[in-house]
Amino acid sequence: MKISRRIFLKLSVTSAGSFLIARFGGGRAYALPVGPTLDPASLSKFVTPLLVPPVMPKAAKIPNPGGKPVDYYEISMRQITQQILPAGQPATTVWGYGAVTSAARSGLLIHNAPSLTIEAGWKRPVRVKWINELRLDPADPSSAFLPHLLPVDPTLHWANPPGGASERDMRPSFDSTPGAYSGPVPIVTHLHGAVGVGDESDGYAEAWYLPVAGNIDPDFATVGTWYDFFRSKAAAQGFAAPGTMAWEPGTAVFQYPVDQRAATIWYHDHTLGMTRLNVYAGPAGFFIIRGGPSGDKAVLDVRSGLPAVLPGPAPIEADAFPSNKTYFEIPIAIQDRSFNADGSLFYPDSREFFDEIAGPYIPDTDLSPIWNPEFFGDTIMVNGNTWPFHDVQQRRYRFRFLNGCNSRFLILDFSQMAGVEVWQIGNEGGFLAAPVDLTANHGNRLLMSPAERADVIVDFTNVPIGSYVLANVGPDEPFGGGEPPDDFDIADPSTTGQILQFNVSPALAPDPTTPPSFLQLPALTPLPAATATRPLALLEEMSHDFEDAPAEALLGTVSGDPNTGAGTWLPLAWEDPVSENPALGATEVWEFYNATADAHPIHIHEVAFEVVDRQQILVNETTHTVQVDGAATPTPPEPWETGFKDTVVAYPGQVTRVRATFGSPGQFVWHCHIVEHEDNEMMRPYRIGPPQPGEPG
Ligand SMILES: [Cu+2]
Repeated sequence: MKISRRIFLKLSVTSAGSFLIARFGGGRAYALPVGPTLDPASLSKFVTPLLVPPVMPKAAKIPNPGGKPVDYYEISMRQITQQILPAGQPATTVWGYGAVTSAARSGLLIHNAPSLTIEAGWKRPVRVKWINELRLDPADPSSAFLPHLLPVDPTLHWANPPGGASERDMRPSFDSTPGAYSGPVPIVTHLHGAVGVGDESDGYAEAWYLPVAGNIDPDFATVGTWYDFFRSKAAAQGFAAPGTMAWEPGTAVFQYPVDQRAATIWYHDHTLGMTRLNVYAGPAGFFIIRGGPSGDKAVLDVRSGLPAVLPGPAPIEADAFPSNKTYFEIPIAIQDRSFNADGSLFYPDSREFFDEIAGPYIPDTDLSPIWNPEFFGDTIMVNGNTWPFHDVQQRRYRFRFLNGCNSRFLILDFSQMAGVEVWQIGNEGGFLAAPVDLTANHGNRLLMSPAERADVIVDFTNVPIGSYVLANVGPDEPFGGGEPPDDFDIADPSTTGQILQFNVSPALAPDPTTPPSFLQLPALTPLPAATATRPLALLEEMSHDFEDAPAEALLGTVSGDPNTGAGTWLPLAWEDPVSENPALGATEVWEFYNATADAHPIHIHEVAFEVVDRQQILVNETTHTVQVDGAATPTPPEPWETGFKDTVVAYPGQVTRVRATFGSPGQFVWHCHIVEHEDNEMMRPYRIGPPQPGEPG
């Protein structure tokens, strides 16, 4: 039997236990860790229709001298009850974004998790007033704040509102192991994949804000360290709600230029040390950029040289809800979750859940009491319902997939659908160089790390009438690369190995769309040559008090040039000064040397990058060095990694190289998108250009 990393961890805990007894002279509590109380096997599957997210209503169009008008939205985050589990099961309390104002009378003022899709047009800026309404009565600013739905670990380097102005955004110190934080919840929204955004609008992790509520402790910080600086910066550019001069309490108003390539991007919370919880609680949604020189109309049919026909329509703002239209272009967010028998979301409230280490924790050891190094839900939620079905016709569909899981890599597997043809045409940064025939060349499979997107045409034309399950053959544990079943066990085929069911019926009309093999995707403009190469390290810090127990994940720099000799890695924490500081307009290659055992999806804010290549490295854990294996030839990006991306899989034992042009100044972040890692030090600030006058710090 192969020993998986997770099982390995569990096995090794025994020795950690005896080690601890020796060190602390006392026994460990061997209480069983509390897990989810709803058995996923007890849930009916494929009884709930797939929700096609409707389109977010605009609050206004703001004149924009010299450009297209600004699409303006007012979107709040609220606590809501949603029927995520099948009918007959209890409803689930979650958080969701939703519009609170609509210019059109028919606008959908509903909150949902995931939320409505923001439809954006190329070079039509989008401004959003993001409102924190996590209080008892969203309409009443004097009502009480709502505490978090999930256990917040206060021992991380996190937003820490109780620290007040002097100790917010810090890792607090404790005399004894604290319980979960139960105060008001900070939020800040990031538009993942937005390129060229001002830093004031990027959702910086220290630019969070609490809701306005009647019972906030006056000693608490109500905003993060960077909020006021960004508020002034936004005000200077007029980024405020119409009729106001600046962000009002409990809100931030961000503006996105939307002058990047047409692409599938998404918005979600990004608060320091809390992203895993804030996103797991529900707040996320699609943001689709259409038009421009890299939009759908620039896709040609090679047979005629004329514009191709892609599957559509997608929802538009004017559509009724529930809709009476049939959509052939659908965004599909896949997220793993666990539930309790009362319908509530389950998320671990103790480190013990991960590897049975029941303490002692911080401050007596270096392990946080609640944080888990990774989390894998035992059910699959698709667009906000567990295991939905979707009725499709024998024709082509366009699905914009998002892996919205916290830690789980997905390998979507279409092979149960005889006769299907699956083509990937886009990724995070828009269209690929050329359509990729996943069916013919890649075993009908599609690998997606957390936060990656895939724009896919699925052709059901030759699939016999019947019902088919889209499978997941990724692992139920951290992904280290390789292929199932040789390199890892596939997800539980009765639960997390299933995504959704397609019920195939005859086409109601001829399919007007262009076969994917005839699509000529818009030309890609390569980035300029890089003027600098930055060797960077992906690291895992093991506990010094327990054996084989990850304490945190880290990023860092590498001294010297590992391409020519051994380079020494230097782990850096969130609090360390900026070490990645490209000049404004510079093009650089960033090299991610992965010295850990797992693959990490690395996301750089603000830019769309090209994947250059990957190469085997030699990792020396004794000397803390990495070195490129000169005998190994670099491997080019996968066909589905061509074009531009914002998240890339960095495999263990490899360097992954990406190239980006840093075209907009300011303070941003780069991080691992396993959000448990991101929340516990696997995120670093970076700055484009010089420090800004008046910036915090
Ligand atoms: Cu990671």
